[in-house]
Amino acid sequence: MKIHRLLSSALGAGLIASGAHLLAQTHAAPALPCAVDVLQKAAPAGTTITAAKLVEPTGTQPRHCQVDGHVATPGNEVDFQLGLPEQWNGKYYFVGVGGLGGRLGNLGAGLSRGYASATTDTGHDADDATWISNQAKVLDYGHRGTHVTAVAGKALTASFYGRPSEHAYFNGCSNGGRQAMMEVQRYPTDFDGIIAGDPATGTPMQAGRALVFQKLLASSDSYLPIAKVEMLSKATVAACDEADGLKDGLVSAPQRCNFKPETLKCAGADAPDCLTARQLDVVKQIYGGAKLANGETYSYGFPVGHEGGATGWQTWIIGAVPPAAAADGTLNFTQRVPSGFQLSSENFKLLQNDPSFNWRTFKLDRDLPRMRALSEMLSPLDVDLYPYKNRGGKLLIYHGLADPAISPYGSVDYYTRMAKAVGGQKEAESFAKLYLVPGMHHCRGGVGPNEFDMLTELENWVEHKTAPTAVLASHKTDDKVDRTRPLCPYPQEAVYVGSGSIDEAKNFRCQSR
Ligand SMILES: [Ca+2]
Repeated sequence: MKIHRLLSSALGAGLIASGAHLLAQTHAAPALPCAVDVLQKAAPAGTTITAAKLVEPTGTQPRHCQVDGHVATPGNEVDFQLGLPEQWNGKYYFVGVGGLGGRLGNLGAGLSRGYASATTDTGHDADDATWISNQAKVLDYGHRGTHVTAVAGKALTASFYGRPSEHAYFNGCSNGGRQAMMEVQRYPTDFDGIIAGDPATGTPMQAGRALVFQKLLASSDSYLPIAKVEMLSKATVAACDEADGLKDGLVSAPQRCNFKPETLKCAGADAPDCLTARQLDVVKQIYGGAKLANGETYSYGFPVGHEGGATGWQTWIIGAVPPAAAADGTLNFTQRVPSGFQLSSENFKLLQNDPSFNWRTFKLDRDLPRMRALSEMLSPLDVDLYPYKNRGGKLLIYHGLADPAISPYGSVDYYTRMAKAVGGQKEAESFAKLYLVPGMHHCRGGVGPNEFDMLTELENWVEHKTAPTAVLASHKTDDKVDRTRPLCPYPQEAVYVGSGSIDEAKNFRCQSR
């Protein structure tokens, strides 16, 4: 079948290309011993090596030299970790961190592929809440910490092996996606290829969350229990599944579904299968996002579909354990605090540059001006990617279409505006592609095809000029693949060819609707 051939030849070409590359590649061995004093002598100015030890192989992780250290920035020190494998693939790989940073990422994935692999805690400790009032630490979290450690790690890698890396890549999701977008926008020469997963947008996202929590926690009759979110999820999937042209249990085109939450409004008293007026208000706020007084969208609402499940709204918005009532009638999360709330309440103090600031009193139009300076440091919103494009950099953005933490509509809007800024869709596609992942929650989870290998796609693009088209994705239940599906570069969608299993990627093609 033609479609099958297209997809498998694209995938086959990728495999052959990477196979040929492996043969051509000269795996390099270290030129220096794994020792603190030697590495310190080889380190760039401002970089301090605190530890270096040889780590024996475990599982897929090869024998490598683990280097710990920090880089001095004006007013701060930024910790990093570097893993230098004995059998080096000649390339450099930097992994981002989620949440508010404050801890190192896991180097395992990069090391197992032979990369010199690096990560940073972005300049503060997760256990130390005082960093939020320290301007130097905020700047390092915002973007500077990733840049200085990326540069230092690259220099150390070159010294260790006696030659520079052939290529440098960044990969991160969530806050790691935000780090990725900051690198693309502010430090275009750091990396040849960058993967930005479900990228956090900084201020707009936190402002949107604050407004959602203001409604959700206003009173006990506005709170959404898990059972009602599951009920809502069933209703949205039933209403929106076929808006993408295929009844397959996946909402792949939520933007084309005109689901009306009002259809779930309780006719009389509250009941398990309906939403009260206040709950309806909460749901509309979640879907609607935040608009400025002039009507402009500031924070994107969340798409309809797949609100339920363990990694859905209950993890990010409503919490697995309901909040307790405070004396004033409002609600407070006390146990199993939803991740979105945890990040918001802390981030808000940071965004307002005021440790006593309370998100409950936040008003979008009134409070935006005071967030401006910090927004500049934290939000990767610059659409002028000419510098990255012109130096030959490649960018892959992916975003779960059912992400309940950071709206995928923000990534769609960014990509659309960026395409305009660089001369149109064609120009944008020559160096940057966006993949929306149906039914995937935040960075993982959900019922959609949520496992895929963007790094191989990026390597083929950077090293062999083979631009990614359909990216094969799969979904597993109990460790067994039960569905494969191509992910398509936006604005294309995976369209069923009309015959064969709807659970097999070969029966879909990427096309624009
Ligand atoms: Ca569908």
